[in-house]
Amino acid sequence: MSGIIEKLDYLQELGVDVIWLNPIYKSPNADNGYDISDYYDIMDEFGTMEDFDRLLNEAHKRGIKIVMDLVVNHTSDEHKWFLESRKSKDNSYRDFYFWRPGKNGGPPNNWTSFFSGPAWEYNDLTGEYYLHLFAVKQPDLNWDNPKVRQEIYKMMKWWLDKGIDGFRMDVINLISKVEGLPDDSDENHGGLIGFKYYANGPRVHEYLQEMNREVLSKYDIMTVGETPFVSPEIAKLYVEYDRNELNMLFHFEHMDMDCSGSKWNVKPWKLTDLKKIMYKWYLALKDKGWNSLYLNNHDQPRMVSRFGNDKEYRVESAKLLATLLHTWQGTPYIYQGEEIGMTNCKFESIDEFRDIETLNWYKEMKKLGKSDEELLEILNKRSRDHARTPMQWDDSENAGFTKGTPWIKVNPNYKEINVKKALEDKNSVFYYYKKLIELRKKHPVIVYGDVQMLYEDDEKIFAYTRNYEDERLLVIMNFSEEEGEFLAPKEIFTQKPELLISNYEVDDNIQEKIVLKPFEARVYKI
Ligand code: GLO
Repeated sequence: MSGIIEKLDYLQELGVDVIWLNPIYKSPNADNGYDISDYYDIMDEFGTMEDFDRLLNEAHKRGIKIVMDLVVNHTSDEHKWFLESRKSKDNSYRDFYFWRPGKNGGPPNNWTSFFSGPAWEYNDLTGEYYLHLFAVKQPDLNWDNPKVRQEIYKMMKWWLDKGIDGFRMDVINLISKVEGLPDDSDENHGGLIGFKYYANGPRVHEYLQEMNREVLSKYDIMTVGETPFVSPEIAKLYVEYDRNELNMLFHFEHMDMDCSGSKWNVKPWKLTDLKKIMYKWYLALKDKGWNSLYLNNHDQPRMVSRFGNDKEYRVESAKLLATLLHTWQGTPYIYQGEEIGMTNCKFESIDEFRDIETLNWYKEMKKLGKSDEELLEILNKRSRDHARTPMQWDDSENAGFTKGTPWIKVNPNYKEINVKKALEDKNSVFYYYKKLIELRKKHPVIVYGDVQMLYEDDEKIFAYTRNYEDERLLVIMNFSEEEGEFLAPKEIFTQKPELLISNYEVDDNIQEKIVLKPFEARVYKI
């Protein structure tokens, strides 16, 4: 916590309005804090509640808001509710979780966990199984029990009364399970079996509306739900203004572009898919809800390695991706290190990984006889650990992250890519982000403008105009390592445009034909 306080001035300099903190609650850390053992306390590694209060206060002093992660689909198995509930079948907390007898000598149903293996764990003491959609140490809470919901609302109010500014809600669309927890007859989902019985489940909207009525509506806050398995049609039910549920959500459609079936089945992605997905989501929520914009976070590989070129065009492509995130309609979310163009890390052996999802999957694949070499190749593309290596502050030991031993390796490129260096270079990715954020605050068209797509079917060029009142914007980006050609529509190149930002040296003029360099991005006010 003190570390974050130290860096608030840096974040203020960048121009961020809100910090979303990944979970900082008391936790045995089986899943990086997403396994909470006490919602009213702080994880030892991060400090104390006094430190948190200081952080909140210092952030607010700088006009920065703090949004907390709300992890309430499950708790840790070390949470006191679970410790009680496992004791006996008639314990008053038994029904806080999903305890069921086995079936035919095995678990109660055939569902599998997001982190490999069955979604059920047997417990000797009472001879029953409990449900865990994630790790064994993350038992699912039973939201059908009104006492569970009241405990959660009470806890949310406690944090909001402290003055926090909102919640990012972890896998919030998985909280309502179909009654009877039926077997899934379709076992063909790239490994994950059962999700149709809990993703966007039968009572999820009833619960979110109740949460909104009893808690959210009483505060001036923001909410964003993490929601796998949502289409724009389903998303509307969560975020349309008149439904009184959430403000925004994180969907995964664009995160699924480069894999088939499961995240471990990597395939090349296509620019036309990205365009289609972004435009479809824009149209679906237009005037009725609001989109969130992201290309990476703590669960995803680094965006410059995945969608750009993290070698000879690292700086250019990081800026290009930033341009897209900041000039599309919606709220951009920047993941730590993205603003200096941090890249995926090269992990040399399985011992260097820390993430439970990665480690469980590796073990399962080894049982199937896969070689280390082929598994490492996939993990070096997909593991969540790429996003979790220490923030690269400077070129001193451990990238200035700690004087101790970091819990996970530092990306060896920290001498080249770090905050100190970025702040000294006026052409750095950092200053480009800073400028984009400034522009967004200055020009309402960037926030509110409608989107008109140009070059819809092109695999290299991503271009669009934005309109709002009498302001108009033209965004042109070349997503390839070769030059790309953009023919400006007549009504555009005959105007007197103003170049707002670009990632190469160019002047204000728009010719009829613009030749864009590799990963070039330009934004004009027209
Ligand atoms: C991803 C979350 C994540 C947690 C998981 C279990 O879906 O952001 O990092 O591992 O949700 O809480």
